[in-house]
Amino acid sequence: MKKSVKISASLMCDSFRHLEKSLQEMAEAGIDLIHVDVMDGTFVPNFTMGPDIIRAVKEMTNIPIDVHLMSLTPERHLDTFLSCGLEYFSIHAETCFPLTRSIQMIHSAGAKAGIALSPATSATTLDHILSVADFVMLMTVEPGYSGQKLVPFALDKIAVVKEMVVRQNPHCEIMVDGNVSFEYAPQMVSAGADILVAGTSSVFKEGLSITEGTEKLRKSICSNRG
Ligand code: S6P
Ligand code: MG
Repeated sequence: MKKSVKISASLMCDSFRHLEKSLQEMAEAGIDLIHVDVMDGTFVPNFTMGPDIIRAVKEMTNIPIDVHLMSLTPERHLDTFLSCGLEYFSIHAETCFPLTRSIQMIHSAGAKAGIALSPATSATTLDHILSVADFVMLMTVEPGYSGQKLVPFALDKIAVVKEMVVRQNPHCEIMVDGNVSFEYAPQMVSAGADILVAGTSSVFKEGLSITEGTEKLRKSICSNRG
C-alpha cells in the first residue's frame, strides 16, 4: 500500500487578507495540518506569529495545528504554546538544552513532539533522542524566511535520517520544511518524507489558488511514485 503523505500548509505564506476564507479553502483542499512558524527575532532575524494567531486560527478551522518554534529559548515558551492546544510541536535541537524535559512537557499536553534540525546540523544529533520523538522536522532551507532556494545537501540528509528512523524508531514521522516545490517534493518523499510543509513553492504559489497548488503538489508526488 502506498504511504499517504501529509501536507502542512505554511500559514506565513498566506496573504492574511482573507484568512478565514483561506482556511476554508485549505479544509476543502484536504490540507492535513496548518504549519505555524513562530520566530523570536534572535534565533532567526524574522518575527512571525504567536499564540493569539493560533487561538484565532483554531476558532476558524478544525485542521490540526503544527507549530514550528524558532526561538533561542524554547523551554521558556512551551507552556504558552501548549496552552493553545496543538497537535504537532517542533523545537530546534540547536537551541533546546533540556530537550528530554521539553519533549516530556509536549507529551504531557497531548501533542506530538518534534525535533527540528537546520540544514547544517548533523543527523547524528538525533542519536538517542530519536527514540522519544514523534517526528523529526528537517529544514531544507535556513530557518527564517519563505521563498528561499533549497540547500542541496539537505535532500541527502532526509535519506540518512530515514535510515536512522527505521532502525531506532519506526513510528517517528519525517517532516520536511523549505522549498517544497513540485520539482523537489517527489524527491523528498522518495527519500523518506512523511509530511511536507507547503509554502510559496506549491500550495501558496503565485498564480495558483490554494486548491490548484494543493492538487498540483499531490499529483507531483503521485506521478513520481507510479
Ligand atoms: C522558514 C519556515 C518555513 C517557511 C516555508 C516556506 O523558516 O520554517 O516553514 O514558511 O518553508 O515555504 P517555501 O515554499 O516558501 O520555501
Ligand atoms: Mg517552518
